[in-house]
Amino acid sequence: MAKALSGIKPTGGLTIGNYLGALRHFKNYQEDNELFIFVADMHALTLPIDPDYLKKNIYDIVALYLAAGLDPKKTVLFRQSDINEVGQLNSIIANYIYMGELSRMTQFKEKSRALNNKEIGVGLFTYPVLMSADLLLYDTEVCPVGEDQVQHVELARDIAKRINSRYKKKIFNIPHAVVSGVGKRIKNLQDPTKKMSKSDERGSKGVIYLIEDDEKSIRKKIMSAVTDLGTEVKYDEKNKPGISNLIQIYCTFTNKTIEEAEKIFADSNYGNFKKCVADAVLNELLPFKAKYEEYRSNMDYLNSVLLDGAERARKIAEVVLKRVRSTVGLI
Ligand code: AQP
Repeated sequence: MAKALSGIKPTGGLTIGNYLGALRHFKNYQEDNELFIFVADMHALTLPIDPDYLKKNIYDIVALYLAAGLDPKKTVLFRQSDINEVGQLNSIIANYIYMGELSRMTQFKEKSRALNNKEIGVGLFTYPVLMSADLLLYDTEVCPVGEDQVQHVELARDIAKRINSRYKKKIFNIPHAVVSGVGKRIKNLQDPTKKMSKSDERGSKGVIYLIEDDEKSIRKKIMSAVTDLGTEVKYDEKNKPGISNLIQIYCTFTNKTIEEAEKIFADSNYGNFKKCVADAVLNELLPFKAKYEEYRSNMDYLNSVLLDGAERARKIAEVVLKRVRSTVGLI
């Protein structure tokens, strides 16, 4: 039984990118692994965010986790900031990570570029250190993520190996990322060269939001997705990024391969294909949204899930932190 861990930042309404790249896969780890799933609320502070919006988003994510089939009796479902140990581990391991390594992180480069390289908080730069602390604090072996997070998990691996080797003993497990095949990087519907992100401009036409978008708006966004020259429904990321993105979305929701989808739509025009993509998305999302609404309206239950999860997470965190403190000489 492996220890698996993943989390999502409550930075905004979750998108179908978050759903297909991460959320939808979590429950597959629940039966055969010891699964830890958290709300990464401290990570949400790396860019400015309204406090009330952040609080709301935290509960939204817990309800989404439950709607996605996570059973809090099996999965340790918790909020990152409830576990003080993560802050201490973050401070310790920061000394074993180099500035050059953090400067090379693609997400840091993209997000700081978006800020025109001005007023970049140190937290944005050190985000991968805290993410490494999240992974190492719970002895994680497996981390299910979308493709954009693989670089950060690899950094956590390097740090774990570096620290183990420095002290010549196994202090940390070496985590590894598991990325799903299709759905690993869903692109923005209006700019299919760019990842779909929840912190894109709010209400963006290129982003499908799990909660905020209703059936009508999901259909509209898919029908007006940017497509490419030509008429063929064919997967070709370089020359047909728009159609390829829609094929990815279709295949992930219907569990079909790209070849199967290409065959089904061999004689189809773009309009008919898009209608089928919208049907596939809604077929799964409508019942999912209904479940979400039910959980979201029960605040007492959401709070009790977080309380219980924090207690269980803390038990492991205390043991691991003690091991680290003793190894580095902090006793
Ligand atoms: N477009 C995407 N396609 C596939 N997977 C995706 N993920 C995010 N976007 C896509 C996966 O969702 C999980 C949660 O991500 P996160 O909240 O920790 O941060 P992120 O990766 O930075 O996601 P966003 O939506 O782009 O958030 P913001 O805009 O706040 O930075 C991860 O497993 C991620 O890979």
